[in-house]
Amino acid sequence: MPAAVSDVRTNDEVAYDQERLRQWREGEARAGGVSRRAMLGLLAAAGAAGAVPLAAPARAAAAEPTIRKPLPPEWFVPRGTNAETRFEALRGTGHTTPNERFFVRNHTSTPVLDAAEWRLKVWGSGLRGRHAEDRPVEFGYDDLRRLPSVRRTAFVECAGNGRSFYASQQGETVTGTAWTLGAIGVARWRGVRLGDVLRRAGVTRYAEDVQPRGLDAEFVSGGANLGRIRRPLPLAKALDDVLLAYEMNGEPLPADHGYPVRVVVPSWIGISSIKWVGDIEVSEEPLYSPWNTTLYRRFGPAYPPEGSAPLTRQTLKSAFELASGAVFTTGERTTLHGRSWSGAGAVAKVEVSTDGGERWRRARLHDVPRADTWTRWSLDWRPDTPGPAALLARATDVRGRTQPATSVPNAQGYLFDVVVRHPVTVV
Ligand SMILES: Nc1nc2c(c(=O)[nH]1)N[C@H]1C(S)=C(S)[C@@H](COP(=O)(O)O)O[C@H]1N2
Ligand SMILES: [Mo]
Repeated sequence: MPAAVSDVRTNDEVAYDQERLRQWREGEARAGGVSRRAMLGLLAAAGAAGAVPLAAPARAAAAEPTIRKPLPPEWFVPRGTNAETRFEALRGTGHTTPNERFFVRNHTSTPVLDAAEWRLKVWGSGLRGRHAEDRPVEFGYDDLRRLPSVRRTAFVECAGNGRSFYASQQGETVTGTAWTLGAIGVARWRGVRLGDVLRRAGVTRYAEDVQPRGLDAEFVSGGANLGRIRRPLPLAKALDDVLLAYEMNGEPLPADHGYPVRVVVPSWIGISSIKWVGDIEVSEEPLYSPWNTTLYRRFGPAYPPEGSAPLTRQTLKSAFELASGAVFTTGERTTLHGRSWSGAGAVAKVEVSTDGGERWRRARLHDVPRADTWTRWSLDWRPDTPGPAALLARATDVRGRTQPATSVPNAQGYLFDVVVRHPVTVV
């Protein structure tokens, strides 16, 4: 596991990403624009021979805790301002991820908000009366709770989930947090339809984009203030299945997951699901923010110079509920468990290989596969040869898409979909 790399994350994410984009465009990708000498220095500093320079110069984890809930090491891997869920910690937990074990991705840190004081401010040229930002249509917490509520089971998954495997499986250097597969969680959300709130606010038929914005701190990086976290959604998506959620698995939203209210955009990349939402701009004009321009698009030699279109739906992945390097005994029957999911629809089948990818067997599914969430599965295995082995799981979704053996990388390592080789040892 390339863990040594990720834990030296700094706040210079955006400046560093932008520098990398420039390097990709200028064909310096593999060398990373870093001289061999400087790179060796970096590696020595990180004390990790063979590591790739995913992050800028080493710095210890942030002094101030950025996440409020406890992060026991048996459930989480700390990653800078974020915390990754260990898949082995999901064994036996049921279909949804318990709130206590749900991964956290914070650009800065969890703010402490009071639901009684909280207001949702809806404004912009796409509303009747074209409400200016300082004259918004306002909703209080109780106003939202009085509207018809809906429940929906959906994953929130970071666009960068699986990113570290671009380096460890394909030898590609990409920027950003070196997640393995645990930057995902599934919850049963309860809240109001964003569409209901927008209609009450007076959305017009000329509205085009809808941009929720968080109440957490402005994101300052490399000397540039990118402002508060915000990313536009097309109106059609906003009116379709998007929630303003105030409950997560039957409890009020925990502080780290957006209390009092967050956006949940089913099947789309995690950045769409703005936590601690404070205001929503509804615009007749297309909206832009750093999170749909220089970030969350694919850049690199395989993409146009201005990058791909803004990323929307998640891709498909599979993970074993197993620690990296887990140990099995020769001749002893065991059951392997895991989960597979796709942003394009329900999972259709899951195949597992216990011999490094030679032979594949169909896994038994333990959920009725549904869109927007994962499907649990299992497969019996009796290891017969001692030594290191690789377990592989490969999902196919109802749209006919199957996880590939390799995929074209992009500079920021988004939307990893390749079959992961899960290392284990047979004794
Ligand atoms: N306000 C705000 N919303 C945010 C973020 C953030 O830092 N601030 N991070 C986003 C990203 S990149 C992801 S992947 C998800 C993570 O949600 P979680 O922390 O509840 O798991 O929240 C999104 N919403
Ligand atoms: Mo994310």
